[in-house]
This record gives sequence, C-alpha cells and structure tokens, in this order.
Amino acid sequence: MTAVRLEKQGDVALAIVDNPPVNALSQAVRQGILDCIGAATADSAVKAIVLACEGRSFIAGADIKEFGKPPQPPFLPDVLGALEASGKPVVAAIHGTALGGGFEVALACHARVADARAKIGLPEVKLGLIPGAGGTQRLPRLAGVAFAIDVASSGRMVGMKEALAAGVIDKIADGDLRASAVEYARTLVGKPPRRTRDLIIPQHDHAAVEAQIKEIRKKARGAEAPVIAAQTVMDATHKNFDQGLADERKTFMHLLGTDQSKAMRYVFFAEREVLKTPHLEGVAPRPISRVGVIGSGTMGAGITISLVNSGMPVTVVEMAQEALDRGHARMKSTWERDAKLGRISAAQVDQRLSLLTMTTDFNALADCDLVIEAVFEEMAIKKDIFTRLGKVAKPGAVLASNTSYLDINAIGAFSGRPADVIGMHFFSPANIMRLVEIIEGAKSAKDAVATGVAVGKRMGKLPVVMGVCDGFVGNRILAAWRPVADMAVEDGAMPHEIDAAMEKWGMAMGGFAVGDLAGLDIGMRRRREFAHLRDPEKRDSGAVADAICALGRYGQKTGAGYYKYVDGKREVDPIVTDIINKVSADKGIARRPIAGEKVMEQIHATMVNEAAHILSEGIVSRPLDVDMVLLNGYGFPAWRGGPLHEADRIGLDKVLATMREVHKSAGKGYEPAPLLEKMVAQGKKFADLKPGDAQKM
Ligand code: T1G
Repeated sequence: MTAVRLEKQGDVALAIVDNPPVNALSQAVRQGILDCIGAATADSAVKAIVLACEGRSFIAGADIKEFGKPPQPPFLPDVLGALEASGKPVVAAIHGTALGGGFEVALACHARVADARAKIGLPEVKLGLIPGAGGTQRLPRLAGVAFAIDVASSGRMVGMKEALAAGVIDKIADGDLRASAVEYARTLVGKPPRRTRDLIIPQHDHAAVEAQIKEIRKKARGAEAPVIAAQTVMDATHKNFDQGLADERKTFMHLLGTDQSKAMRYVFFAEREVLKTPHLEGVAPRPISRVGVIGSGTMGAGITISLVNSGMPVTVVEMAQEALDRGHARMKSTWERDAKLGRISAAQVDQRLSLLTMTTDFNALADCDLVIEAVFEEMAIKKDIFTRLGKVAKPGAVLASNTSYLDINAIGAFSGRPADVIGMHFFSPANIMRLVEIIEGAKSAKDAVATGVAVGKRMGKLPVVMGVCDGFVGNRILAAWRPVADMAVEDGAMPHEIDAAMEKWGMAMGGFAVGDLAGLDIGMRRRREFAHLRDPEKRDSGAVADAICALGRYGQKTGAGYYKYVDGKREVDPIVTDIINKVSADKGIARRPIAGEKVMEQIHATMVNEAAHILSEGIVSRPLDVDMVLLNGYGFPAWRGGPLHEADRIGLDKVLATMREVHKSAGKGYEPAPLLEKMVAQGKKFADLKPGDAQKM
C-alpha cells in the first residue's frame, strides 16, 4: 500500500495520504506528498490539487516514533515549501484531527476546507517541542499573533467554528468533504495561489501580547516549550519568512534533544502503554449499559457527572431525599455552567439530566451492571453497604468502592461475592481529574478489573491497575514523603519555603498548600484513629499539624491552616511560625537552616524509594504505572516524566545518596529500599525494568 496515492477527478488531482492509524508524517508520507504534488503540478491536464487523507483523521503530525533516530529526508519544511510553491491551487481537505505537522501541511496549502467536526492544533508543546515546519510562522500570517500564540503555546485543539472565524479555515464542507474541497479548488483555478508565507501579519496589541506571554510563563510551571513557542511566533513579526522558518527549525531541533522533551515523549507513549495491563491481555470487560452510584456528595456527584458526560445512564442512590436533591442540584448546576461557558449546548444539559435516575430506593441498583460506592471513608459504612449490595446487585454486576485507603479485600468479603468487587479510586474533583486507580483485590475476577479499566477509559480517564496496599499507589507515596516535609519544618525549614521550592521544581502546588486545600482535619482524624498503632521507635512528625488543628485551623475551609487566607490570598502567618518554633523547642531540636530545594530533593527521593517498595511488592508491575499515577493525580510535572523517569535522569546513585540522608534524619521507616540499592549496585535504571522484573530482583 503506498503511503500517498494520486487520483483524478476531471481536472482536479487528489493526493490521498493513507498511513494508518493516524496518517503520521513518516518518511514515506513526506516523500509521497512531495512526489504527488510534483507530478500533479507538472501535469498540464491538472488545474488544481486537493490533499486529503484516508482513515479516521487528517495527518496527526510527525511520526513521534521517528524522533531520536537520525532524521531522514525529505524534511517536512522542504516538502511544505515545494507544496506552497506549486503554481496550481492546493486545497487541504481536513477531517478528524489535523495536528502538529499535519496542521502545518494544511497551513502550507493555499486553502483549507474542513469537515464541521474536525479539529486543528499544534500540540508539539505537549511533547516539549515547538512546531518544526512553519506552524509558528504561517499561523500568525493567517490568524494573527494572539491566536497563533494561544494555539502554539497551549497545544489545545481548536474546533471549526473558531478556526473559520480566525481565518484559518476557508470553508466548512457541506456534505461530502472531498467533493466540497474539489469544488472549492475549482473556484481557485486561474487565480494566483494565496501563499500563506506571503501574507502580511495583521497588527497586534503589544501590551496584550506581553500580558499573554507573561501568563503563559506562569502557567508553564517550569516547562520551556510553551514560552519558546510564544516567542517564536513573535519572531515572525520582525523576521522575513525564510529566516523565521530557519530559526524555528533550529529551535525545534534543539528542543528535540532536551530532557524535557524526552520526558514528555516518554509520557505520550506511557499514557497509552499503561492501559495495556500485562496480566489482563485478552480479558474482555463485562458489558455495561447502566451504572449505579451510591452517594451524591462531592465524589459521588463528580463520578456521576463524568459517567453521564460519557453517555452512560446512571442510577444515583442516597439514604435521604434532601441529600439526593442536593446532589441533583450540584450536577445540574455543573452542566448549566458548562452550557454558559459554551462547552455544551442547552439541549445537551437536558440530555444529560435525562440520563439520571435519582432515588432513595437501594433496590433500584438491581438492574445496574456496575455499582460504584462513594460514601464516607468508614469501614463500618462500607460493610453495611457491600453486605446489602452483595444481595441486591444482579449476578455478574461489578461492585466498586471509591475508597482511597480502605482494604478492598475486606470490602469484597462483606459483599459475599469478592470476585465481583474492585476499587475505583477517583480523585477530586472526579469530573475533572484524569486519574482513576483500579484496585484489584486478591479475589477480584480479571474481567471485573478489565471492566473497571474499560469504564475508566470510556469516562475519558486514565485508569491504572494496581493491587491492594495501604493507600494504594498515589496516597501511599504521599503518606511516605509528606512526613519528610513535616520533619524538615521541625528541623529548621518553614512551610512556605518548602512550598515555594516544590512549585519552582514544577509541582502543581506545595504540600502544605495542598494540606490546607484538602483540609488538615483529615490528617488529624487519621493520626487520632491510628495513634494506638503508632510505632514508638518511629519519629513522629504530626506535632505542628496537631497544634495548628488544635486552634481550629483546618485550612482554607476555616480561613486558616498552615497559611492564613485574606481575600482568598494565601499568606504566611506569624502564628504558625511561632507554633513551629515552639514545637522545635519542646522537642529539643536546635533549628538549623534547611533550603527548600534540599527538602524537595529529599521529597523526590522518598517518592522514588516508596515506589521501589511498591514495585518489589508487585502492587504494580511497571515503573510507568507509578509515573502515570503521580502525573495524573498528584500534580507532578509532566516535563519531568514522573518520579521514576526523573530518578533515571538524575542518576539512581544520587537518589540513593539522598535517601540515605533522609534516613539519617527521619530514622526508622525511611531505610533505602532494597530494590533501589540493588539497581544502583547493578547499574540498572527504572527504564530497564520489564513488567514484573522488580519482584524478581
Ligand atoms: N506519531 C506516531 N504514532 C502516533 C502519533 C504520532 N504523531 N499519534 C498517535 N500515534 C499512535 C499512538 O501511539 C497509538 O499507537 C495510535 O497511534 C492511536 O493513537 C513537525 C514535529 C491523533 C488525537 O502530538 O494526539 O508534528 O498505542 O491511542 O485516542 O511540527 O493520537 O495503538 O500502538 O492516541 O484516537 C504532533 C499526537 C507530533 C499528536 C488520536 N502531533 N497524537 O487519538 O488514538 S510532533 C501530536 C494524538 C509534530 C511538527 C512536529 C492522538 C490523536 P498504539 P491514540 P486517539
């Protein structure tokens, strides 16, 4: 099968790209486009050319699998230069997604006709790159600087209504796309081709663009590509096209070699690999047509919204009518806000509401194929619910708990049908956060686990399968590193210094700010609940948090926690500084200066160390499982790839040395993990581990 073939419809030639699954711009496709455009341009019988694609989408970009290998000619900028120089009008026929290099191909055409449902975009920044074939130079010439900066630096997809209004698309096809494109191409015959490179960039508001770039830098949280993409677009306003193109290419080639881009390309493939759970290969999920959700509080409502958004009918069960009404109101207002923001139509609000069945009748769950429990984190309540659910739910229904800590094996036992029971641990807000941890109990049937994965994918989430342990993967790693930060505060650092260092390192939020957001009373209750289980030989690090909670300061919800909140702004509070100094004094600790950056290093090493334990215990089988959890549920920066990808980059010997420092100050429970020590001794990286290797080492 040739990657690009040439057909004719009368005096219009069609160059058809056919490179499944997404028509990526492999070397064969680049060569094919060059040859077909050359042949059609040389053919005197041809008056115009349409560039179209087979399959589900227009070209989805350069072939990411080719990155890191020696680049093969013809290079995309040259192919696009030849296409744009054609003396005959070349029209792109866009369906599906025209992304990255695919969109750049379309930009180099003399016009663009698109299917109404198509989307365009420049997602290179999500790979730590910038467009490398004219995207930053042609897009501002078509749509202006501000739009081009937004699209190139955000990597977002743009729908056709917006693209048409911005001047990127010339026509939205009515009926058959190719016919529409051929017809449009014929209207251009005999006219001089409208070459994008020759267009004059419209004037722009300098102050507005400066502000735009400032905001991009802030949101980038240490990622380089978004800011560089914006600056490269700005270059187009004062460089001639060829210079701008050459400089863009140079920048692109440089970024290709950076650690940030290598990390983000790792993430791109890891997010797809993580869905292929090795031990579930070939296991078919159970069919799901109706889902039940028990509880319509914050989590229950968020889970329900996400299920309904994916088109699944949901039966919501609450104990009391007023709780049910509150839940319904919460969901309705979320959809109405989406409609107000133009994300969905008013009709879609009604359609979503029609998928809801709200009831206080527990037996209504009898016809659900999957039931997700999302009530209080108390085992007694879970026991009551799963005991009843085991009897009410129909045979074969999958029963899932949204618990974030409790033992799925115990919950499965309560149900009397443990093979049907799994965990589906969502993250708040459940209709926004991508991660869902799929917990496989010792007796969970494989197809029940596969069902959790399938439903998670259908909800547009990233399901990661794992075994049972305290806190599963994400919260267990959080529970490991959080005390390291608390101990550093007792030893000499201040919360705001550590938070600042964590955010500078790329974390979405500092640990103490997160505590204030989630509510310090949660940790206080856990410390009280498990106080009798505390190992006296282990250093206790809860004194500062307890002292803060003792003042009724639970964080944002009480207006003060580690910080005080004045008009919604987070501020350092001298009261907390005094508490910290007093705790250190009461513990006989001579406070010493500890840099926030050093604490962040120790936090990262502790994440890696706990992950090593998790891998050795077989809770997950691959390092990428851990990386995907931390990236999609805990604000870990994608441009570092994840804690284990980052550990490989730093060098495991250095991470181990830092972990030894942590152990010196934190004591029992913070010993370096045997796997980490073995890997360093054997010169292995996490990237070298195949599924299950860690358990055998
Ligand atoms: N290169 C190679 N393989 C790709 C690919 C790509 N660009 N895009 C997708 N795949 C594979 C993917 O790994 C998976 O493989 C299969 O296709 C289906 O993908 C010069 C330099 C297009 C929206 O960043 O966003 O152009 O797992 O599961 O959910 O300036 O794929 O089946 O073996 O994601 O329907 C810019 C990346 C590149 C787009 C489809 N382009 N792709 O989503 O399917 S850089 C991108 C996507 C560039 C230029 C620069 C999505 C999609 P497997 P999928 P999907």
